[in-house]
Amino acid sequence: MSGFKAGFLWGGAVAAHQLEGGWQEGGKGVSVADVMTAGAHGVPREITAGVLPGKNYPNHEAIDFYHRYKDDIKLFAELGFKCFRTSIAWTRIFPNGDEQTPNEAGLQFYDDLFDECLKYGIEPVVTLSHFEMPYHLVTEYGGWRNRKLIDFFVRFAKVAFERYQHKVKYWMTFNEINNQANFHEDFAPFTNSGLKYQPNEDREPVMYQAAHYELVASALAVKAAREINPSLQIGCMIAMCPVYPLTCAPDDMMMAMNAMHRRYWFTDVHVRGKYPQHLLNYFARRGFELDITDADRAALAQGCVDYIGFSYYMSFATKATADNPRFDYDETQSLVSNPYVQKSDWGWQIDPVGLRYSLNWFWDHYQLPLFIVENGFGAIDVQESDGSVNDQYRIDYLAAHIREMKKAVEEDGVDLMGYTPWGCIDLVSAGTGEMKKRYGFIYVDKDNDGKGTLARSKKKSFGWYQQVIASNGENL
Ligand code: P53
Repeated sequence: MSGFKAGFLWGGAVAAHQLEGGWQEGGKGVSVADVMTAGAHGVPREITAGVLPGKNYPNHEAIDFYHRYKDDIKLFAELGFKCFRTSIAWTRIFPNGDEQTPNEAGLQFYDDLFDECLKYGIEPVVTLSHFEMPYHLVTEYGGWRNRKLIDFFVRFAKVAFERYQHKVKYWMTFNEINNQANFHEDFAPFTNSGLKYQPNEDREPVMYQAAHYELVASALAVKAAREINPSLQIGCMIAMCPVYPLTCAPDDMMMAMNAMHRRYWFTDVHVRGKYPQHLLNYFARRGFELDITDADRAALAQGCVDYIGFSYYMSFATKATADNPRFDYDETQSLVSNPYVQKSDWGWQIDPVGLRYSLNWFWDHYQLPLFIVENGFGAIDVQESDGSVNDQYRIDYLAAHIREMKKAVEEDGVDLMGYTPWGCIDLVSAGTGEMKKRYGFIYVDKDNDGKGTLARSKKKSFGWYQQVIASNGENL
């Protein structure tokens, strides 16, 4: 076997809240992304109590894709995209999240957007919930700590499947559902699940409860999709940062194994339709009493995903410590720097081999088709006086990752569906809210303060990626 399979889904990935802007257009409601200010590396984004005057909310305008999508998709077509991964902003369809009937203007926007893609033979790949749930569900229901959200999400999912079933085949339910394993920080619980914690609240069981409701909602959505149209393919979406042991000391290995358990059990539930025993034992040891019903267990078993979508940016490393004999993993405490790899300006460890390892890890565990739906290099780009951007470092990063991806396919035999590098057009960073953390092949003239013309231009990597796609990954 050599090369990527015919019909390999080369493309690019974005999320609605990070590029659309138009935050109040077409009847859209306020999302969790709309109440987050801009931060920076080491400066967390502030989550404000609603939209407050005088604050900088970078997602409100983003890169104005809402009004410019036709020109942008034309550029994607020029790149040769076979697919384009975006999300549907839940708040365009159900502005508050708890309405009975959807907002037609929002539905029409995505009809037009998907038609524009299909006009060029670009297949839309759609995430239903990508860090942009209705803010109303946070203030009125406490986010995903409330079981009622299952019905709201499933209603939204069904509306989307019914409406777009003939335009969109590939779907994902919850973006990077496992980010919230990092529950001591405020970012992931809020963006994944709309969770705001009380000062002394025991965060961990709340996270498990919210994740459980999401997994049930995801499974019910999968089931609904099959009833609506059996040709739809529904995947999960996992943030894969494989956790390596710092050394080959057996205790370091056990620490890494437990870290993998705590970060990736979400995949077990999505794929196998039940909880792994190690996690049930952990709940028992910690005395977590979660609301998991027999009906939930039945739903999970009936809603297993068709494929595994995942993001890959970096690997992690960990080590055992004397004060942690059970090897419990706490993402804010347990990670150490890997001395064998370089880091980006934002401290993300650059590890192309880790992508091959991750593909094999998923394949060995689950034997489901895999789809790399995010990968990329967030960097500071400098626009020269002639407007060009020489982003050779981005080409180097992506080429190195594609080489490893190829080995996983050709040498190791994993079943890989496609590859959509993140932020194919510059957009607002999720983690920091910055514009200057750029990923694109297409430069967007806008800075961290929101200034700029929003003009689009091609970076050096644009021509490079065009060749990669045209040669089905041979020309790197
Ligand atoms: P930014 C953390 C770790 C790995 C991926 O991230 C992550 C995060 C959250 O920041 O998020 C994904 O913009 C996410 C995208 C996001 C992208 O990675 O912080 O699915 O929404 O933009 C890159 O550099």
